[in-house]
Amino acid sequence: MKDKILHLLRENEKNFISGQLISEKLGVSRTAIWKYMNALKEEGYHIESISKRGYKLLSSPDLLTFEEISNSLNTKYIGKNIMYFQTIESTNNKAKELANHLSNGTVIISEEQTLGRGRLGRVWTSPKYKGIWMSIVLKPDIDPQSVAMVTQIGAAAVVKTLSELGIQTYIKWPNDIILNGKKVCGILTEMSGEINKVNYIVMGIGINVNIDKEEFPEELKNIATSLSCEIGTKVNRKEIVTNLLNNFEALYDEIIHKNSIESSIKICRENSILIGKEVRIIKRNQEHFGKAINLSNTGELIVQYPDGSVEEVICGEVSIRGLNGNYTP
Ligand code: BTX
Repeated sequence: MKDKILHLLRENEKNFISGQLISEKLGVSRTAIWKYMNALKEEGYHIESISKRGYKLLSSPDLLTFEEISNSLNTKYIGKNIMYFQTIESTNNKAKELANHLSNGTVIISEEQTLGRGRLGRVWTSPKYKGIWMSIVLKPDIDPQSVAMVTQIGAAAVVKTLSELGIQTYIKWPNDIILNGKKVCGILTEMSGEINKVNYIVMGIGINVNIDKEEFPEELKNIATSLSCEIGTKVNRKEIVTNLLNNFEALYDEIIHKNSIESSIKICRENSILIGKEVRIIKRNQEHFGKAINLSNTGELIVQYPDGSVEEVICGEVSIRGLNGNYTP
């Protein structure tokens, strides 16, 4: 009911809409509407109410609820079901816990994560209301070997969404998004499946949006950043989430319908921070040095070694060899 009331308020933005009209349209009593309005006000909606005139929506809170996001969503299945939490351990954990019962494209969003995770059990800092911490549940009919491609689609969708807002970011294959040399976003793709069947994929995306520099833990201050730190103003999280989900679905449809990620790979190549650079790759605890020369059509990093041999690396940790011999993370 709250979302229907919000919808009516938005349709009449800048005008008052009477309680009587709302009650007729939605078939609920005026007292019930008054209660819903109070609940909305408590959630942070700024609603003016004047007797005999009705209600007017003045502003909406910066929350990542379904009501706030669905407005500008033009997807067919991504984000059609959103589970919203104020605080949660990890959206990936919650998605995995519920995945068997969730529809394809369900999005789990939390305003805060208390045990946000990166790869290999690393911690992902996720302060309240300051970022986008969400996971998309996907149930594609693809081979388990193709699952890594979904990370590339996610990375492409993030870079495209931010570039549409005028923010140029780069992809550090396979799963980090870099802004002005620091990590602004990370992607964690996990799956459940059998040898030749994917049950589900959970793609977690964490974007630092409005985290102030001093709010980052000491150990992240030199390697992490947020959109607001770099552009100097607060950034609208809702707009990013809706645009990101819209862009993600368009790119993801390509793998579903054409078994290709050509459009995503094009974006990943054009915005790669690794291609052309000397890199160090850590695979199964072994260090390898080489030059990143390209991405394959299926998203592997193509590396050339000093002896001239070329390898398509499926996954691993990569760092860039700096001019002074250091490696930037
Ligand atoms: P990663 O393993 O590539 O990066 C983790 C590393 O990044 C950490 O060890 C730390 O050095 C650094 N780091 C931690 N927090 C931040 C941060 N907020 N910004 C920048 N750097 C940071 C990257 O893993 C994948 C992260 C996915 C996060 C999403 S959020 C929604 C979903 N739920 C969940 O638990 N994880 C994913």
